[in-house]
Amino acid sequence: MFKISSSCARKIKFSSGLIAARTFSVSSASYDKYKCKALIVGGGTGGCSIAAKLSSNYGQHQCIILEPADDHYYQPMFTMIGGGMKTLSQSRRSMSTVLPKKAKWIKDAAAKFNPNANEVITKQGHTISYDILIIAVGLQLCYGKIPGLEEALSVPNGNVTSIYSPKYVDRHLNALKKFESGNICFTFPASPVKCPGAPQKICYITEHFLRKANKRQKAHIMYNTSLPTIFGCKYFADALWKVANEREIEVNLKTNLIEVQGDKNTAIFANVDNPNERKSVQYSILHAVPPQSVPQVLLESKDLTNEAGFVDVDKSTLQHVKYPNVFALGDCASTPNSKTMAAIAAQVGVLHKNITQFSKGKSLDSNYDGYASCPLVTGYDSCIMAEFDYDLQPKESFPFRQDQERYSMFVVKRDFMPLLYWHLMLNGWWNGPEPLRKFFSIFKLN
Ligand code: UQ1
Repeated sequence: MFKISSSCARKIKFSSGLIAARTFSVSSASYDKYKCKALIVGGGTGGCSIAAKLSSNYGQHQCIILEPADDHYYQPMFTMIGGGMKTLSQSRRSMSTVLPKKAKWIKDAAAKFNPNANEVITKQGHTISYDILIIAVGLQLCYGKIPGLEEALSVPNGNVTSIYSPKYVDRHLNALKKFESGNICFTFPASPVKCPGAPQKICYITEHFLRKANKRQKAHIMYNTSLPTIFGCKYFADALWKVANEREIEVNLKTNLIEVQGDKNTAIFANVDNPNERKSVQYSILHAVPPQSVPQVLLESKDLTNEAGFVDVDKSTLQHVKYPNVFALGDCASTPNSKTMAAIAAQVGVLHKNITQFSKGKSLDSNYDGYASCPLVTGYDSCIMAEFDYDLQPKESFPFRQDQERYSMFVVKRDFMPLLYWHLMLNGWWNGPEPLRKFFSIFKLN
């Protein structure tokens, strides 16, 4: 918190719209006070998409977006970058170009949520008060939680890789190009993760890369996951077991990466049910997925979060369980869905309707059913388009069985989704494939 001495210079400035900014100067620092109709914390997929909708309803500068990053990434592209099908620059846009023009961007981060006073204090010490708060801060990557992992990832052109971060995503293809023989080991951490399909996608892409390079016989590929199953929804899990078995990928369940000894090319795993039971793997390439958690500011906001730190919202309406003017969406929300971009697309539509109802003093009548989609890319020309809901029941959009590897779904993932994201979703015009599903249900073959 900041202190303002009684002698400090006090200047009141008004910017356009409803935002009144009062600047307090204390020696060289100055602290502003902002007021807005809707404060959106986070300029990732969820924050950007809901801000586009609300700022177009509320008008110029009635919405504030609080986001510290310079760049915005289309993260679903990271697996394809790992396989050399796309480049990092194709996944990146500068933040200023993706945030809606009608919203005011404050390039700063939340330091403290104060929901009882309807305000957020920023890291630079500014105060933003709001009528409605939307929290969309995502998940942070905690590479440091696995001893030795960050050190191994810092070795230039090394054989430890990770497609989860833009900082490391290019390492995987480089390591694949240099591979000669040995174990290639993939991991899935013992924590919630964004895009739970991604750790597997990069494994299948790698397997196909090696076949194309005539090196498949030189590699033993293993997928070591902390989870008790290969995939949550059984319909698609059955298909994935088939892929893994046919491609001779060794799948080890309840197997958690706990240490990397980069100098010895050794990864240590613990049995999730019996952590004292260890096994070490000598790797030629290790693809590590970091443990993930909500950002620190949420871990310190006990009023707003559940025990795991996720913003405690109703899983249907996305409204906070204690503070009715607070909402959350995306990876940081407590909703027990699979954390994917498609899930956010469906949530944005529900959230927008419910916020509109809330602003009118009406009851919230739009419900999110847990829809998530995960385009499980299984190589350089195939994809299983998984779609399911809270009950882990398949919710297929297309008029054919989607538990099969298809080239058409690969093209949807590689070519259509990025366009849909940049041009429709970020402008608030894509709420998931529900209309498509309704249309195709007319032609359903099964
Ligand atoms: C989707 O809506 C979405 O959000 C933009 C994605 O993120 C990139 C997806 O990957 C998918 C698959 C969907 C769902 C859309 C269809 C057509 C199944």
